[in-house]
Amino acid sequence: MSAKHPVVIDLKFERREIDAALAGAFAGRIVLRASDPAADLSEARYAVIWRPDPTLFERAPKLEVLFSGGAGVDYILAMPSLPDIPIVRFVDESLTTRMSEWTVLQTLSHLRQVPAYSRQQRDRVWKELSQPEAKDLTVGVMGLGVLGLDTVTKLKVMGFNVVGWSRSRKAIDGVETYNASQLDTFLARTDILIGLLPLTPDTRGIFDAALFSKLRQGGALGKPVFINAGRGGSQVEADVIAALEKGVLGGASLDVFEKEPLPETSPLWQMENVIITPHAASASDVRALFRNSEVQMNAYEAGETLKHVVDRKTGY
Ligand code: NDP
Ligand code: OXD
Repeated sequence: MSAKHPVVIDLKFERREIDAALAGAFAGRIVLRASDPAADLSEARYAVIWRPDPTLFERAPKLEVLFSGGAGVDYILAMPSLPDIPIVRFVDESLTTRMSEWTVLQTLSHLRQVPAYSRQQRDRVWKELSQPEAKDLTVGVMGLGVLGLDTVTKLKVMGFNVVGWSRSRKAIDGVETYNASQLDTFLARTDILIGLLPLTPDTRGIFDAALFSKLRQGGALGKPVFINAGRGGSQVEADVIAALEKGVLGGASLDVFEKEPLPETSPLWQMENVIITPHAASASDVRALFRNSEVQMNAYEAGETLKHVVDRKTGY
């Protein structure tokens, strides 16, 4: 059997979490850490990365496969001197489950008026607010990939009407779906919009004033709500703010931003009916990341095809 090739780790995650996950991981392989400036990475064939140092490719010229520490790979595709080798996205049940927890939580929070009740609690106000039901609302999910499909299924369980939009049309039981050319029809039906899109040249800035103006007005919540956990580069933040100010949008839940961390000066921090989380909708489980990468490295060395490889033409 041929020797197992070395792997380099360059992950901007908690060091403690990485150390704990490395115990017992990558059996029979040399594991190098890019964070050690003295480490010789010249023989590394695989890299497991999340926002790596730009010098990685110079230090590790023999890389054959990149394993992304996240599902989104826009940060890799934007790296200078990116070698022409396969990029494997992180796809794992833990990541999917965590994301659906977040999207369902945010959708329910707007349905059940959590921001308004939080304000009332702060002000010691005892006042019941109107209470539409999930079945009175249509949630539109943009992006029906690994994460979008799971979100759709779980929203259906909660009783929401769900419609979905993706580049190529999907067949999902009990869900009306639309392809890229049917965006306006999809938006006209949507009361709560959820963005689960990758950041690509086609999706950059897609959530803008024109798009918000096409969402359904006058639904059970009165005004549409925008929820985004895809990438901040897909939203025009000035347009999100203006739409909230003008009442084109009635609320928002945002996990991703054009600039992260969200600057302290952003008006979004203080806006009513806006829920902000710090790019934490779904954190990667480092143990699962190492386990998945290791399985794929072993399969690759046995001549099998890699799974979840990014298409460089579409950018996801
Ligand atoms: P997938 O690649 O599985 O799915 C992407 C979906 O987006 C597909 O349905 C695809 O359409 C659709 N899509 C892509 N481009 C377009 C376009 N131009 N027009 C219409 N639809 C388009 O990705 P995942 O579901 O695994 O992840 C989605 C994104 O979520 C990631 O790229 C990442 O940015 C983000 N993410 C955020 C996290 C967080 O904590 N905030 C955590 C994890 C991921 P089609 O099916 O036709 O190919
Ligand atoms: C991801 C992320 O892409 O955490 O997985 O944003």
